[in-house]
Amino acid sequence: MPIISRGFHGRRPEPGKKLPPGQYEATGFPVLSAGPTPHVTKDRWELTVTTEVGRRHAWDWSALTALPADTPTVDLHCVTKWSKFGTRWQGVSLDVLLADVETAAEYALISSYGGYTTNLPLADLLDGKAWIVYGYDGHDLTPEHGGPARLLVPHLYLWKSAKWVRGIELREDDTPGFWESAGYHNYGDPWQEQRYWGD
Ligand SMILES: Nc1nc2c(c(=O)[nH]1)N[C@H]1C(S)=C(S)[C@@H](COP(=O)(O)O)O[C@H]1N2
Ligand SMILES: [Mo]
Repeated sequence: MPIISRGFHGRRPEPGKKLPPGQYEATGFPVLSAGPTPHVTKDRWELTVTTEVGRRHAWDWSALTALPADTPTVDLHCVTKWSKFGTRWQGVSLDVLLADVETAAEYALISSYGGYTTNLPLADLLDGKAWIVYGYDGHDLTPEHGGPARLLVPHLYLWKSAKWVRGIELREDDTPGFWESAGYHNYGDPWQEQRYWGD
């Protein structure tokens, strides 16, 4: 190969090329759940944030939906290789949710109704990168896609976007969640193709 082609494989995707390495564009919106769909009604729904010193913040449904909402349009990338472009959501930015939460924690452990967990650095929830969403494509988020509300962290593989989100624990230590403990990558950047432990 001529020397001029060296470095090509490590290149960032060109503008307009939206598929991370190894992904294909899905038709429809697949449902991936590790267990049965928990049915949480809005009147019993609660989201809690617990800090590293044990301080607890809680939002019920009316408190969550009273917060200013965003309508992000984002691409989704699942580790099972499907991607979905231009999905439209409605929900509250984690910047808004965590605005009055005092913390020096570096990590977050997310937990869901039904027992699912996933971990990520707190920085990946901030600066306009993550939302608690309750609307999808102009409608209430359906139970199979995580309704009444799910986490949306589109810059990481979709297993980080916990459906039926119930709690965010802010921690000084990084604790692997459900898939991270089962051999999936701890961070999960689709553009670096961080699918499994060791990638
Ligand atoms: N609570 C919970 N959240 C979850 C999962 C799960 O099994 N339980 N699966 C994850 C995985 S692997 C994917 S790909 C996405 C799928 O979201 P979808 O079913 O809306 O496509 O949810 C993620 N969030
Ligand atoms: Mo997934």
